[in-house]
Amino acid sequence: MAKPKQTIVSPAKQARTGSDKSKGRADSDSPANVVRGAGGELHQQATGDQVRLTTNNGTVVSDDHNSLKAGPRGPVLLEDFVLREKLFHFDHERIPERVVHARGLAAHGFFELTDSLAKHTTAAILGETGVRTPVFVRFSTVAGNRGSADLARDVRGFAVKMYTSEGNWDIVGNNIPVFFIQDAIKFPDLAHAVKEEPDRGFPQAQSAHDTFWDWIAMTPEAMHMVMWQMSDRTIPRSMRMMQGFGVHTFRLIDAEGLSTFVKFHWTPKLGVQSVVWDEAVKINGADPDFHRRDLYNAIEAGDFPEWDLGVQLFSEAEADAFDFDHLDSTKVISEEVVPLRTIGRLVLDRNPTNVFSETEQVAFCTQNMPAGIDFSDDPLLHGRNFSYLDTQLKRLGSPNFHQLPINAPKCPFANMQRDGHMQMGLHPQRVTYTPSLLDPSGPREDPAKGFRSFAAPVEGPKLRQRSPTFADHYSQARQFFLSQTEPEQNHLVSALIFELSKVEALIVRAAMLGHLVNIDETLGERVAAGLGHDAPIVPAEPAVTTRTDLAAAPSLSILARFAPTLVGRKIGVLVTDGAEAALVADLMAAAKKAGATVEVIAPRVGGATLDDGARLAADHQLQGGPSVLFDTVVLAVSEAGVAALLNEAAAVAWVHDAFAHLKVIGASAAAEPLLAKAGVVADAGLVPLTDRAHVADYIKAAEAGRIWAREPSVRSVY
Ligand code: HDE
Repeated sequence: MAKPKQTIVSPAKQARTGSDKSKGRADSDSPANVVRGAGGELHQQATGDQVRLTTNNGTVVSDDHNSLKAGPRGPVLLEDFVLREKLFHFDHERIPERVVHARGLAAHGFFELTDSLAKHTTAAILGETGVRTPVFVRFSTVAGNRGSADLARDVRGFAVKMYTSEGNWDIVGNNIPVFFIQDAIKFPDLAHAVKEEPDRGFPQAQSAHDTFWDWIAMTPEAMHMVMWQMSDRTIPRSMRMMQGFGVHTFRLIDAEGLSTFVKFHWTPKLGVQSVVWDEAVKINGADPDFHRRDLYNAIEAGDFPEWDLGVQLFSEAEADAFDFDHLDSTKVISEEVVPLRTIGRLVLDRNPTNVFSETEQVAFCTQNMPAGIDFSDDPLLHGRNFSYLDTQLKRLGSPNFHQLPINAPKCPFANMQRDGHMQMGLHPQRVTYTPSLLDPSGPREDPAKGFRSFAAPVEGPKLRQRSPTFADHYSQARQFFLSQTEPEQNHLVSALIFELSKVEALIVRAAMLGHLVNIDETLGERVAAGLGHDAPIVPAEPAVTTRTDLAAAPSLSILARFAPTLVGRKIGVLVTDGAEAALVADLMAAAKKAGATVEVIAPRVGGATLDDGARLAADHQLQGGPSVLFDTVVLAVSEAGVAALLNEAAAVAWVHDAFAHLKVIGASAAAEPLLAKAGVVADAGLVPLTDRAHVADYIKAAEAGRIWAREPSVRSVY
């Protein structure tokens, strides 16, 4: 083998190391400052004007590696305040994780209005175009604990905090436009049902178990949301490829106090994309941090994710004409019914500096709203307005949580609230009340600019009753299913089969099938066939007749609106020693042009020596870089390299999974025996790279996404 001439760093590595990540590395860490203690332990001591390590009291610490003892082997002394303070603080490092949405990832950025809504609202953020308002966005899964895996089948939280010039505005939304329930009083039951079962402590981050489906089977209002939950929406490819929805109807209030109803939508510039279920399961093992790594790396590389903010505006009269109640959060107003008007853009351009201080301590509250925006009467929203404030007090432990830098408004704020745990403010005023003659300059209310609730007329008997206008539980669920493309319908059926196969109580399975046939008869029958459920299905009794005349709405499908692209996508290139350097170089150039990231996988992480003698550095060793981590793959291999890989299970699985996950595969001629061993059959998604000119064909095929036509040959369709 020729001696390596030079090392080529893979483009992915270049992008990541290009940014300034050297912060925290000090010159004083040179070996000269490193001294060995009596027990052989290494100390790094401060030199010159370097910052000194101190206790929280400011006392400089002389030795951070040895507690104070009576003699070198003697008992540790209680007098050692340095040790006690260090342990005390460590013991209290955790705060209660969120009861739902515990696992989150976040980023800073800005919102910029491009189309003014000043006609409809007095809120400056929706009236002044071109102003960049700082934002902090936290994405999350719902059911799993903080340490669970990113690719759980789950709804994703999409919570946006906008630090507007008139106070913080939090749109605490999800990546699905509807919800499971119609009344906040049912939320604790939903959360208890989906979380780990309390008598055994599992399953973690999964809805595929008895208690979840038991509760769902008894909650017909959840059926529409269940359709979305079982669709590919709940296994997103990336947080950057997900829509976000405010879910509830809100109001915009103009200068005259008039109201326009509004729904908020975030639409990703990269398009909406999901993974397939088997891939999700494997990603969870290969990289449980897949989504957070993806967002972090994209932002570090300067590929800032971006979303359009769209609004659906409608009047009270238009709302009255809908064939559903827009105050019911289990219903969607499709874009076919009220079109989206794009009014601005959201860009995420900075990773958190400290995940605990920002991602963990950020406190979203649905009631954080500037004047000019208002709540509708959605009963779910009203319950949330209590719950979020309450939960922040529990988690952050002080009513002053709004003073934490990540939560504090970036506009002036002043009132007479005082004291409390962890008060950070130094309030010099003598007067801490209003009204007052003593202090005429203190903060005062402003009826003109202040928050005004829409003067909606309210009357009626006080009662506990669900509105009869909320009673149609199946029509939109059916419309959603029928709006999906064939592969999407197949996935939804498979997801239900998987989930219900994990339900041990047959009574629950049977009840669920009763709901599914109400949504669509073939849906119920297909799921029953996949479960091997032979008993007759007894349809659930609908509260009102299910509508069968709702037209399919393409806006509800991911694939119906798929636009070919490789922007933001990742190509995994498996290389071996002796691979054709010119092919690899062409591929990398073409990928870059197409907006994709390339990561190199080699049998050894030190890289591979190509046929021109140059060493190509690898991002992953074969076992650490399975093909599930990439959108599309290339085998740039030599004959000798492939011969070695044929006896490597990880290599065969790498290729087999790429094929089974319907990915486009580019393969050099030498890859043939490996393709054959992995069971790859030639189709539109297998692009031979026998000639460098074929690189363009590969890129074009890869831009078109997965090979859905291959699916029936690799997976049962019921
Ligand atoms: Fe939440 N929800 N929720 N939720 N939710 C919380 O607040 C709650 C609902 C959503 O990244 C909690 O700070 C009730 C709908 C997101 O920090 C808690 C009800 C939607 C996040 C809470 C709902 C959401 C939460 C837990 C029924 C989509 C994460 C920790 C009325 C529109 C925010 C916390 C973050 C978090 C209560 C329903 C989205 C307990 C009572 C509908 C994105 O307060």
